[in-house]
This record gives sequence, C-alpha cells and structure tokens, in this order.
Amino acid sequence: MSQIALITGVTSGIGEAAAELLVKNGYRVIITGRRKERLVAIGDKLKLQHNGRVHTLHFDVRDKSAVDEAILGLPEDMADIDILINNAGLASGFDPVQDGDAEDWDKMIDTNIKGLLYVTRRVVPGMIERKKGQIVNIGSIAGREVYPNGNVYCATKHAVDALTKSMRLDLLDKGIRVSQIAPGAVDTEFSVVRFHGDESRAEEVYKAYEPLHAADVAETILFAISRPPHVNINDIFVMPTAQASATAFHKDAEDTW
Ligand code: NDP
Ligand code: 8X3
Repeated sequence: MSQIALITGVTSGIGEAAAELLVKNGYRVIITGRRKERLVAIGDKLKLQHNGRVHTLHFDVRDKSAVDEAILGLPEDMADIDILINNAGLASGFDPVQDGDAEDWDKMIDTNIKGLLYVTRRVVPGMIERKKGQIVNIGSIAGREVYPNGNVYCATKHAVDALTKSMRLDLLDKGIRVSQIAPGAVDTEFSVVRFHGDESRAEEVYKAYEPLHAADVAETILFAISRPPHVNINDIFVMPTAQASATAFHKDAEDTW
C-alpha cells in the first residue's frame, strides 16, 4: 500500500503544491486547513486530475480539541500516518517590537509553534507504535537569521528549528525520521497575510527578481521523504538564486525591504 502523508496548510502556497506533487507520486494524502471551501475544491481537483486517495480534514491548528478530534476521527484506511508535514504557518504584521500588535504575536506563536506541537503530539504516538514515520517541519530563513521587523515571526521559526532538532533527539530510538525544510522567499499568499491583506505591498516583496515558487519547495519535500529508510535528511535550506540572506537580494530595481 502507498504511504500516507498528512500535510497542514494545504489551502494555498507550499502546502497545496506539496499535496499535488505527493498525490501525483502515488502517496495517499490528508489535506488540512481552515478555509473549508478551498480545501474541498483542492481535494476534488486532486482526486479528479490524479485519481488519488485524498482525505480532507478541516481544522485550525491552534484549536487543540479540534486537532485531536480531526486526527482521531480519520477513516481506517487513512489513520496510519507515515509522514507528517507541519507546514501551516504565517507571519502577521511587520512592525518593530515597540509598535507590535499583541494579537499578531499571539497568532504567530499559537500557529507556528503551538499548532505544530498540537498536531505532532497527536500524530507521533501512532508512528511510535508502528516503529516508523517521518516528520517534516517547514522552517524558514527566518529561523536562521533575524531581520528588521521580523522579530516574533523570526522567533517562531527559530523555535521550529529548535523543535526539529529536539524531536530528532527525542525520537532517535523510535525509528522516526525528523527533517526540516527552510526556504527563503517563496511567492505564495504569505506576504498578503503578513501585510494584513495589502496585496500591492505584498507584490513588492517578489518584484524584480525570481523568488522560489511553491512547487520548488514541494520538490525538496518529496526528496526528503523519498530517501531510503536508513537515510534522514536533517535539513534543506533552499533559497532563490537571487537571495543570499534575509535582506540581501539581487534585484533589477532598488531594494524594497
Ligand atoms: P500561504 O499563506 O500561501 O499558506 C499558509 C497555509 O497555512 C494556508 O494553507 C493556511 O490555510 C494555513 N494556515 C495558516 N494558519 C492556520 C491555522 N491556524 N490552522 C490551520 N492552517 C493554517 O503561505 P506559504 O505557503 O508560504 O506558507 C507555508 C509555510 O511556509 C509557513 O509555515 C511559512 O511560515 C513557511 N515559509 C514561507 C516562506 C515564504 O516566503 N512564503 C518562506 C519560508 C517559510 P488557512 O488560512 O485556510 O487555514
Ligand atoms: C518567510 C520568509 O524572509 O519573509 O519565512 O521571513 S521571510
């Protein structure tokens, strides 16, 4: 039987691209997110285009009981998750700490750190029982560096980096692989969300150079999960060629950061 992957945050961007690539490659995929209509439309498209086994689960990763209920209620043929891709995440706001909005901070900390933990805590016991599995956490260049106004988002992605390393230690004797994919700038809905829906400001982020596309990151995820069982990809740090650090871009026009 094909492997089962649960991917969080499939209603757009990296999660959507990863779901499509995995279904194309024969994985059974559980897709999740908050926006139910989009999720169902993506699930229907994947089933139709690739004739794959796709199961949709609609929940907010911040809601611990909703996470538990959704994952415990999986149908039998999708319950034994082989691969967990912790992708759901966001930046909210782009202000210096002294002007930061506590609601934005809560959103980022609750989603990027606590949400990742809630989902992992629910999925990992089954992997331990079956003595196999893989967790792929989506980190970021923001987990390697900090940059002006990135403060809390960077802190959450540094936490993802720390949790990835910690999980690898905690799960060392359980036969479970733990990987991190840490991308630089990827052209998704990420910046629209960061700038609270300001699309023109978001467009500026990806202007005058070629950023990564969601499909590029999906390819790295597929690589990490398709290695032989004795090989663990600890970390993939993947950047646009035109980006050398969080703030250094080779742009045709003036730097917009
Ligand atoms: P998108 O905004 O396109 O996608 C984010 C996904 O996360 C959506 O499907 C969204 O679904 C989901 N999500 C957000 N909050 C929640 C929540 N509380 N519960 C469940 N799902 C949630 O951005 P990306 O694809 O770019 O982001 C994916 C991951 O990649 C994030 O962890 C991000 O930090 C990381 N990343 C992004 C980079 C970039 O430049 N774009 C670079 C490095 C890392 P919905 O709103 O429907 O719930
Ligand atoms: C998203 C990339 O550089 O905006 O994680 O933090 S960045």
